[in-house]
Amino acid sequence: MAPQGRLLIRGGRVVNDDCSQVADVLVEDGVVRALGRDLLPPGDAPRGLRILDAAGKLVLPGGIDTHTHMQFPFMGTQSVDDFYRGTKAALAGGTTMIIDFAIPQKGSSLLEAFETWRSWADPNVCCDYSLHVAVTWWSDKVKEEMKTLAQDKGVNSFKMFMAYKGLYMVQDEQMYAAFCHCKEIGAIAQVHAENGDLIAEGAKKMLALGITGPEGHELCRPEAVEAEATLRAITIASAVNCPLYVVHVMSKSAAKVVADARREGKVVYGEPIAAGLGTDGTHYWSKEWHHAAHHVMGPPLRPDPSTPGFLVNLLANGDLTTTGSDNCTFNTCQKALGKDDFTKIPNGVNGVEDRMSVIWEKGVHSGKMDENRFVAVTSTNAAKIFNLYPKKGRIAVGSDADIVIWDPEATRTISAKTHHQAVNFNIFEGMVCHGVPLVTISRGRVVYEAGVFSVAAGDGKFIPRKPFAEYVYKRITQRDKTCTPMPVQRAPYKGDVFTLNSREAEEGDRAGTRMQGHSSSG
Ligand code: DUC
Ligand code: ZN
Ligand code: ZN
Repeated sequence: MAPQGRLLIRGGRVVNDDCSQVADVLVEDGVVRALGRDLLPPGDAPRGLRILDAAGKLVLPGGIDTHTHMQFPFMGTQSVDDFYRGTKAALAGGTTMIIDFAIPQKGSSLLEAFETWRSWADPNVCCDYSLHVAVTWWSDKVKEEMKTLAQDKGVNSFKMFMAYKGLYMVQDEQMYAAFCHCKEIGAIAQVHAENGDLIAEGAKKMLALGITGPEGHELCRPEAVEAEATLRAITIASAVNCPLYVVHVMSKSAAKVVADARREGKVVYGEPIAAGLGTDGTHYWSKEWHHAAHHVMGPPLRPDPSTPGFLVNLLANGDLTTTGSDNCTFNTCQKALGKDDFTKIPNGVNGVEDRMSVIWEKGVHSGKMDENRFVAVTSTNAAKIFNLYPKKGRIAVGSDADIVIWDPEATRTISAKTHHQAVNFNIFEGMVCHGVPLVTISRGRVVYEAGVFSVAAGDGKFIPRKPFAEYVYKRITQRDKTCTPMPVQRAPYKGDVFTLNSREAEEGDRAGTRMQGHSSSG
């Protein structure tokens, strides 16, 4: 990225997750160099210093979108927002970093998937990015590669799919093994929590009933399917004391499961997404097929129209922690692959560009959260959980100058006609949002200002993430020290012992082995 000199952001209200202050921000060499009142004495600005007037505006850490799928090859096609268009749109919306997913096919190398995604992203990204890696099968090689990814490649988060049966779905025992290993290598386990077996059965049932349209997508995977998987994943993670991150929490029931677990002290984080916070699943019943199909994503949006408000409440009060978009966009002609069978509609919606504005509107403008909580859920918490903090997620001396000048009073109307994404539909069409990014600064460069971009493909950087994020692992490590069960010290039993014949003894051994899960036969 070409250098752009020094910047002084003057007189704005600098907002971090824990405090706000009116201050100037001096940016040099891509980082925040100074922060304070009246950094520049009155008079002419020194040569090479650009002044951005932020009086009356907010100065926020750039957004971190924890969940995207750019140019994802999926369900026979590929998502249309590639790393170039998708990250450019992110910048227009005030997001300065995305975390995408490298997803290997079952039986394929995780390392190769990681390198493939890097080869797609590196020359094309306009903002910084990082990669989660999916574990879609289990073997010694997978185990070894997870370790290499964590130690040498900057990956500290691994996602398991409990849905997409036959494609990405893993069984409980594989999840158990993967969670154990995540903990050993200092990663956080992530889950797409839906019961894939129930979805497969539900889909057959809907099709047999003659329900082939997008409503069938929701009907075959109701809330309980998400809530059950969420509880199962939390139970498994808690059994091995592995930190867990539940991606795209879409329903009230699943959100309650996460909230209850957190109140029981479990190390679990829930991520709602822009779609789930900003709209709902009533659209699946639209008479316009293309409109309904454009809302198809997994897990689905929920038909209960009070769901978005409920999720925003939990995000505001700390039961839910971060926000992503699950941006995975398909044009109408791609959605039409499923025109006669909802199971063939490529799953995915937009959100990378509009996430920040939607959350400001539904969260801050509505009075549910303050500006500090907004920063926490759109940026800082993600930086802490994924070990990017305080390089990312904070405006402080030494932090990357990923900054947004935000007008909290201005409004904009979301539309596919004006958005910067490649997709020809926007699930937030017509939504009027308070909260508009005026200027976006990426590692010290003004990359978007008043609707104009100054950024090129490849200007963004891959940001490696170290394992054992303190924010997550301090509690895990302490629990291992203090909560490991100990045997009761007692005198040996000296009384009679019943005698088994050899057949009974063998059966007893077999039953015992089975109960411990060591048997591979039925
Ligand atoms: N859900 C989607 O809607 N798209 C991509 C993958 C996923 O889990
Ligand atoms: Zn998912
Ligand atoms: Zn996803």
